[in-house]
Amino acid sequence: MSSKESNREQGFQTLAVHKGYKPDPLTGSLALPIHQTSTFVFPSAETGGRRFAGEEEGYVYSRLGNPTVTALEEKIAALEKGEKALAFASGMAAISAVLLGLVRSGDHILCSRGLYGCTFGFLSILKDKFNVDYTLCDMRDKESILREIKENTKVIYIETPINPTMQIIDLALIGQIGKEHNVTTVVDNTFMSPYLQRPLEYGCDVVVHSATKYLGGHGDLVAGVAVGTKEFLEHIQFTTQKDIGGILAPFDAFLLVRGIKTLGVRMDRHSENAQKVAEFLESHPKVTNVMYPGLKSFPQHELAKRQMDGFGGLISFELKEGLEAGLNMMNKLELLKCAVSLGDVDSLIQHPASMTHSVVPREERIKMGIADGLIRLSVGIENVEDIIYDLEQALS
Ligand code: 3LM
Repeated sequence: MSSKESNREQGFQTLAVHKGYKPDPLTGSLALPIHQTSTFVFPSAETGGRRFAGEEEGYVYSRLGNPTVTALEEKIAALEKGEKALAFASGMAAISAVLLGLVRSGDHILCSRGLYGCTFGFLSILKDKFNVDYTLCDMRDKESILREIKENTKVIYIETPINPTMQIIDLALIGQIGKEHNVTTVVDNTFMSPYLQRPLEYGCDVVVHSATKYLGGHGDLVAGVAVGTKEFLEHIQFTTQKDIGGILAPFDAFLLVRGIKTLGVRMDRHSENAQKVAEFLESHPKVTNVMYPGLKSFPQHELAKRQMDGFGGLISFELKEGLEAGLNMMNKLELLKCAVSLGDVDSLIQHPASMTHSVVPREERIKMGIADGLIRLSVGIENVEDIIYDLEQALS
């Protein structure tokens, strides 16, 4: 590659395909090799000592780094426009390692009012066992965020769009408040993927993902990632990742690299399909309260257009006749599968109150906007007429 070419900034899909791995010069293998090894042989005893001391580059042991996983991390860092990424065994492993790396006993975390159920569960553990407090805050207006920042607030933690209500938070505002108040801002970007939204570009500090979802895309793995500055991610790598040990296995890193190669293509199709499905649901007489950022009726449609490059594949809605009617409809679906998780090529439908958000006490769940009858649909990449046909027959 000429130096001119290497300085040129490549587009998202080019990075998604190529970044992190060049065909192995020894074998010519086009696909990323799976380094299925727990440990790495040192050329000499002195080399081993220097690697442990951090005086020499090189792999040591797969909990501390593995070449297949490194290739994945470089790809994700490039796509999220971060300096460094780390891969974890699950989204929750990434989220817990990042939060534990940021707080100590007596600190406070300010969160969006609306979080994935197990993230809420982890905050409850921090509060009950480790004296780290949290507040859930409606972050749609600046004043209410500023009101909730305390002297001991160390982290602002948000999802946008929020799972499953699709409420959106202004990333530029969060980035700015974080800088002004010296608070680290962490954004769960699972619902968008870096193809549709890059929170670091808005001044936020750390991005986390359940890579199980759009990044993997095929419903065949569980993984997580965290992205941010080299300094912060190295801190996590050598503390809460190394010593708790929630690392990603090489085979899952390989699957994730394979999945990410088609991320942009899949996200375009997810967004295109979901827009049509949301319009169909909105026009259906039995359906109410359709929440999809791409709908003109969506209360934060303008903000969504400003900070997202597309509206993604998630829709939440209710049936006018309520919970029982909703569950009946889910049971009548044939093509769409009743399952938690999201972002797969397959369309998946679930009931947050009894499934993904069942750990959140009802009173808090209602405040988050998750009504008893709310249904969440993750629109896949099937032919959209077939998705709509299935919904139509189940609704009738
Ligand atoms: C779900 N969500 O169906 P893992 N952040 C967000 C998420 O949606 C999730 C995680 C983190 C779902 C999983 S529920 C038992 C199934 C916004 C997961 C956690 O640890 O990779 O599952 O990510 O909404």
